[in-house]
Amino acid sequence: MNKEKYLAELSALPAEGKDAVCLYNEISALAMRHIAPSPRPRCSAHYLSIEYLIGRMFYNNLMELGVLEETAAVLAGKGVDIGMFEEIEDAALGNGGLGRLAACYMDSGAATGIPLYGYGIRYRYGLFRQRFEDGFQKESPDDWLRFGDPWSIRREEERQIVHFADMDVVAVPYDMPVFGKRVNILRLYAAEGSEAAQKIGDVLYPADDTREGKLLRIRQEYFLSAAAVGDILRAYEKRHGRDYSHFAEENAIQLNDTHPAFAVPELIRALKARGLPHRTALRIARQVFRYTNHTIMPEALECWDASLLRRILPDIAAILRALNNSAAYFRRKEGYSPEELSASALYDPARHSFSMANTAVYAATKINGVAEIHSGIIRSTLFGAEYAHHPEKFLNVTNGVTQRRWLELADGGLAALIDGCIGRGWREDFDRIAELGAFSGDEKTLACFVRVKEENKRRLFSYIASKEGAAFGEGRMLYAQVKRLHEYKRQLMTAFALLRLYFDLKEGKTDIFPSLFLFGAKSAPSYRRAKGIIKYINEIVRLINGDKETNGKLSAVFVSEYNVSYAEKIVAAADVSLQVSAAGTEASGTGNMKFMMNGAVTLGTADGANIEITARAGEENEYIFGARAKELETLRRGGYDPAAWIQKDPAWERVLRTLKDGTFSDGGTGLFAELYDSLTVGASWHAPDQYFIFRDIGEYYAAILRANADYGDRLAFARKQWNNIAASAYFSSDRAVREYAEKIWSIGGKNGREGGNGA
Ligand code: 26V
Repeated sequence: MNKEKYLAELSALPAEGKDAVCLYNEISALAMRHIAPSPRPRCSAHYLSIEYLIGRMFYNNLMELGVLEETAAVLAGKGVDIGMFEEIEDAALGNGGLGRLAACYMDSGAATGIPLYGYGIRYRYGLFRQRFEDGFQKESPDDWLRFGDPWSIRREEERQIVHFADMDVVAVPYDMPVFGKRVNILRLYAAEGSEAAQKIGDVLYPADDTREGKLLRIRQEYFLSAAAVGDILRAYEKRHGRDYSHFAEENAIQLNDTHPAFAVPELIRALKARGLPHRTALRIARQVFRYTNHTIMPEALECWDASLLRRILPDIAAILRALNNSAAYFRRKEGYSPEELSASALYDPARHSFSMANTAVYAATKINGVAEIHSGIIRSTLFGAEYAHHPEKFLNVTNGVTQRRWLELADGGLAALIDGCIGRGWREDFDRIAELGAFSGDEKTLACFVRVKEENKRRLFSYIASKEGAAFGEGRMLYAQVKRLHEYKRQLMTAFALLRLYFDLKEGKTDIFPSLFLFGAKSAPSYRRAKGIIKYINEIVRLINGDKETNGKLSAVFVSEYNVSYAEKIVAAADVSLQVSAAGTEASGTGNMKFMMNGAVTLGTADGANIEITARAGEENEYIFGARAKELETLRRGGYDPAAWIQKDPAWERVLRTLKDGTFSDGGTGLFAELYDSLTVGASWHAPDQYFIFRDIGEYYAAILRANADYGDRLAFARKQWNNIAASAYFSSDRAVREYAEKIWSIGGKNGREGGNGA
């Protein structure tokens, strides 16, 4: 970008009498006028994702363009505080880890100079907005476009028509530039046309528990897949016309989980429609796709009903059937056993449905999980058959997060401290962060770090006071558990431990350094149990905060409307990052990495990326507890009796009882009783306490107290925290994206050289 010109025009911009929204739009538009996308090199990678959890663009984009500080200064000269744009936007076109990962990878692709093009849906409404009413989650639509969208450009001329048997939908691309060494593009398609057509682009993850809901999900997924494939083909044809012999060598398509897996049959369909024989189309498709799995939760493994699919996408259904048959034919020749054939089949005749994961696995040249443990698990379970015959297709790429948004932007105080120690180079080369190790013995630096943390806490607490109306005193140790609400993540276990801590304090059985427990989470609107957990935690929070006797020691808060901007403030302020999923269930986690980069220790289980975090930071700098995945596997196969574990310590009996003894009210919904039953008797679809809360809770509680005792020596604790920052190099998404480029996409070298052609 031409900085001087931008700043000159900014200086000339009249600010008087304009409100925040107006200025926000004008400044953003001004910046956009001074940038241009980098030319597309011959080879590029395409990232297809149903979610992009982008967060606020304004500050991040100005920062990436290198004009954030100057912009703030120019605005200050006009009497405008750049902080005034804080409440304007927060694009939540995603709901959790998978979507935020996609946003981090887009950032890192641009930063490292890799030609990475994102494709997604421009939802009319983002992830619902959350508020609490009497402790219950209530949802309302997130009208994220209400203030305008100055960071996107509508590309009318590149629109396409996506055909369904019963309707045509217009796919109009909106391009969001992603700034770095290159300017890449995130292309989001709006669904336009008839009322039914527009509905496709309404919301992310419409409830799919009805036939109508399922149809809508299929339409969304196909809409994204078809628009992306059409666009990639069109760009290719501009260079090569109808000669498709270079298509696979020049294009890599990454399926971010299975939501865009219809791209596989769609590419085959599109190539056949252009005159290629089925054989050739299939061969090309099997060279172009790569697939990342992000979860092994059965409910997220998509299987689409064949009759539904035939109704709205008959050609696609027919191609999937043909793919299933040819997969079986070739696999039989390769010696797959009958069990392996059925486990890896694309079509399940018993359920009359297509497995999107098996479709992706069959098509993909490379299949990866998102942390070592998770990549191991998918090799031995979900995709065991394919792994047995094609081990070369499988690899791991551990997730990463961008240090620019999650450290530089989220934690300006810490960034400045780091700059003072090792210079500014870590922004582009995060390996340099390891140089902080040399300062871990320096008490002056550690004292500065502690001051930064305390300042971040003050900032967070004042934000919480304004948002939630709850005030907290200074000088508290801050434990944070923020993530989607799901039983496997075990927020309920934290709630139990917190309640136990309260009881023990009350009865003088324990004493602690003053602490604040912070929760943040949204529950899927139709996920009853998760909503019950939210209500239960809110009840506990009310009890604890209302008790004057223990208040000086213990308080808690459940922040509402947890989103990317909230997360930026929380990761900067936290002392302890709670990552307590049942071992073997959390594929990776990325929040754990954000906390680590900001100097929180991990208090968690040996799960997901926690394992790699601990391996790098050293066990002495984390608090790892609980059963390992192997042990839980054994318990799962037989012989786990939560009651027996509870009996070991009657305090847990008392805590558990609060779900049904009237200590707390669930407003007559029956939610608490249902939670109680899920832990004690189970349900038709699962054993009691399926995520082993009572196996781990004793050790969890001990770890919480141990960390708390250690915190008493603030400098010693700060050293642990500092060592975490210094060990976080590996968790930069720059590293992760380079690994994708080298090992999966085969574009660009270590520095993405082939793609880098300057912004
Ligand atoms: C599935 C469903 C199904 C029902 C409707 C709502 C919904 C929303 C999302 C999903 C799939 C979630 C997949 C996901 O986000 N996985 C997370 O991916 C992160 C990035 O790799 C990883 O760090 C987390 O461990 C993993 O849970």
